[in-house]
Amino acid sequence: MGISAISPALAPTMSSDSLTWQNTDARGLKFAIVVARFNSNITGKLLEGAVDALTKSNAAGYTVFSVPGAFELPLAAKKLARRGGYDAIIALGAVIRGDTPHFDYVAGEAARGLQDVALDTGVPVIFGVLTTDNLEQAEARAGGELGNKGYDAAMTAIEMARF
Ligand code: INI
Repeated sequence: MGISAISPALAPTMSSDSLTWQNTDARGLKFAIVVARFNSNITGKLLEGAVDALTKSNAAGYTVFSVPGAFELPLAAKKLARRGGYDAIIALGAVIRGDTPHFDYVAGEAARGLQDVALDTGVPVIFGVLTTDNLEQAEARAGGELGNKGYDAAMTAIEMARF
């Protein structure tokens, strides 16, 4: 099947690695960004990427909130989703396996909790949480050679806000 056989609705408009985005115009949309302070050298870069994406996409606005660690992201996202006024919530964090024996709990609960909030409230909640084996892998995905997953998360938020 050639590219011409793909319906316009399925054709990618922008891509990063294997993620592609449609509806990249954020005009009129407002976002909440919740960022974990744990591993702030990494999460600060994710935040920069997310802000870059929202700015370039002409978002109407965004507000940044911070929480101690990735484990706290779901509750913060739930409060913000219930508060209203946001078209999508972007959750940013970095869980690094080498840092903790409870990596699986923190990473797993952050993922499950964020998805639960999205499904319970209907507000898109985007999983911009790096889960890596070591710091080098995290750096590569936070503005390094593998891009910026914060940027990717914000682009995904725009598409899901318009879904
Ligand atoms: N929080 C993170 O965001 N990343 C981590 O790598 C991490 N480690 O390594 O433990 C981490 N722990 C803190 C956790 O998110 C909670 O803030 C803490 O358990 C209090 O609830």
